[in-house]
Amino acid sequence: MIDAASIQSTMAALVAQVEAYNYAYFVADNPLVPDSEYDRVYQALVKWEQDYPAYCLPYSPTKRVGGAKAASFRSVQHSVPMLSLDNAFSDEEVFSFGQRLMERLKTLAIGAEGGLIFAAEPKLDGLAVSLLYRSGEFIQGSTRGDGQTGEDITRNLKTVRNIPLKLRGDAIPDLLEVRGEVFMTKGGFQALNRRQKDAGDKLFANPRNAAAGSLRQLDPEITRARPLQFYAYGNGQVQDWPLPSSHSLVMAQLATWGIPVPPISAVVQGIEGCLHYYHALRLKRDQLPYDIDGVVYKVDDIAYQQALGFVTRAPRFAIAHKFPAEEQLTQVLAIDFQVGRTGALTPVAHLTPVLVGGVHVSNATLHNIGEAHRKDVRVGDTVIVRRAGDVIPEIVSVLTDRRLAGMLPLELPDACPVCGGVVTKPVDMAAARCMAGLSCPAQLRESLKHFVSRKALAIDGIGDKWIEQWVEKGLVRNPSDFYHLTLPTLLQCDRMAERSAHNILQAIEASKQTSLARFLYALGIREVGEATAKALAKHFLTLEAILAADADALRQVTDVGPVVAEALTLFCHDKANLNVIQALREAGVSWPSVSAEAVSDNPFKTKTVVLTGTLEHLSREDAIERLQRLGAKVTGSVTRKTTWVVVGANAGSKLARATELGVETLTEDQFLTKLQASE
Ligand code: I6G
Repeated sequence: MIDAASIQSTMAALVAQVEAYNYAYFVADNPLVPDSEYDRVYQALVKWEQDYPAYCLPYSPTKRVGGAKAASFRSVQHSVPMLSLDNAFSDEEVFSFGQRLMERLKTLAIGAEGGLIFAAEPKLDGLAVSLLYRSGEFIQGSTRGDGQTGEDITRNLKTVRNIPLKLRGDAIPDLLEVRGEVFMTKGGFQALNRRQKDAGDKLFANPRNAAAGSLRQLDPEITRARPLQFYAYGNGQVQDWPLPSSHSLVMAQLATWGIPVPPISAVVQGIEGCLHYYHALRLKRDQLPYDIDGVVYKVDDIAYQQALGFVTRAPRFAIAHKFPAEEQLTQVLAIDFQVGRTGALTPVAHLTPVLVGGVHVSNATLHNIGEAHRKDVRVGDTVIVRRAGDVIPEIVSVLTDRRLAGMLPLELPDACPVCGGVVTKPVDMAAARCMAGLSCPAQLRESLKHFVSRKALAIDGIGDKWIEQWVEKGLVRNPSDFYHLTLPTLLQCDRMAERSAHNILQAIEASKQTSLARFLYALGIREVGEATAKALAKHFLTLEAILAADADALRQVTDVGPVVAEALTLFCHDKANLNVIQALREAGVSWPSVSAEAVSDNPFKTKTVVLTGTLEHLSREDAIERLQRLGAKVTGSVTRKTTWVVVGANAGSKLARATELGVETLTEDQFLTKLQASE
């Protein structure tokens, strides 16, 4: 018979262990154990809690499960109001903010002659929430609401994996209110929308809407299935915690208690420092895993903050400097269909030009006819157009209440707008396709562009204009024709100089030595992207084996599902495709035959390498390919398991993380020397 004290201490130890694993995985980005070990400890805790429910700890990680559906949310009164922030939309407005601060401090007889120090942080595009901890235990979570009264969403917030249910470390205050943003990463959002689509459910317009919709669920089980995350931006009420002297120290202390804080915050000098941070982050914005809609600057010194105080609904000491809007209203002038490499017909809307996110936009993709019909976009419509980073602008939705009579639904053309070939659209598919293959000039042009592109056979110097001319003149009818181009033929082309012709022929010759993965990718097989091509090459080792594989054999490869397997088998059974492959090989395109044995010993073998910043002497793709050939694993984030971080120009947060974790860094020169010595 086990005594009560032993039950309690065993359960507390299991809770602490699972929480430590959670913290390492979700907050520190440094998993301590494999998933299987995590599951084992977690299940052990579940078992103890089932056997001894009376001893269940309220902050046990098993309490992250949702539980029963609620009828409504209870109201929560914020004892310290949850304010909003004033906005600035230009550098000038930020300078005025700085000037206002200096003037006010002067009237308060506070000298800040040396200039002000600011805490600068990303403004996440999420939902502001408050988390209340009593004696380190998470007891209540609420929305911002109108700033005075929010809604109690404790059970939903408990399902957000990186919110600690119990704080770590020492000197934990009796009461601590943490404020921050709940958001969805871009990757999480895409995965969620894929699942929504597969289940025939409504798609979310953007990560913010998805996060908002997920948090305000009466059924916490639904919230639990959504990939939400949290980053703190400050504190609300506290008891028994003498506040540190600066905002940055507050954030550092929150982090030591296990609360996630944005890793890319900075302490900067003066308004110039703020603007430098803003412009640097704006350039990096697309590479961040989550959406941000601007940055926030706060006077770092808490004594100054208190002296500056508040206006009605916003602190005087802080401002949000917004990025240019990524969504705007405009009108659809016309819709036409473009034919892509695989024959897919993409409806493209031509728009009244509009400035979106600082860029003039006059066209937007509708992706496919299914999507165009789902959004019911018509010529003449007023639409919301969105441009996020490098992504092609797209139409988010239509303002149907502005539609006039006589504006008709979009129709799919019967024939290909480029070659007049047959267009088909299987009923269960969203996309329509021209079936003419490489005899359709549009498909031929796009296939050739793909074939020469950087990640395919990387033939330098063959720009789109040359391909268009060669297709028009009938000089290239499939990729193998590149290898039969001659100097006299090239010199007959409009505006072709002798030097360019030589360079092109040299690049074509050089491209004959390639890798199986690049060759596969270059073929432009539907559904076979760069990663799938690499996986296929790694698995089968020879082209012959891939061509001979049936759907079952193909599905043994990581990431190859039924759709990819079907596309591949279709491709490999098409006589025309096999002829092109043969012609390419006869023209001399080849790759080293790979033996099944592991790569030979070298310093990179089995090591984990992260590349950060801009490399001057080799492209990222080259570096990755060469490292992988040497048996290294190239990953995107720095953890304790990283062996080397290769630091290029303008490296940012990954370098900081490497320094923090004590991971060895290599300059580009050191990296190249090591690489060359290993090859
Ligand atoms: O740093 C912040 C980020 C986002 C904030 C903030 C915010 O609201 C969504 N709100 C306040 C009131 C403060 N900082 C001080």
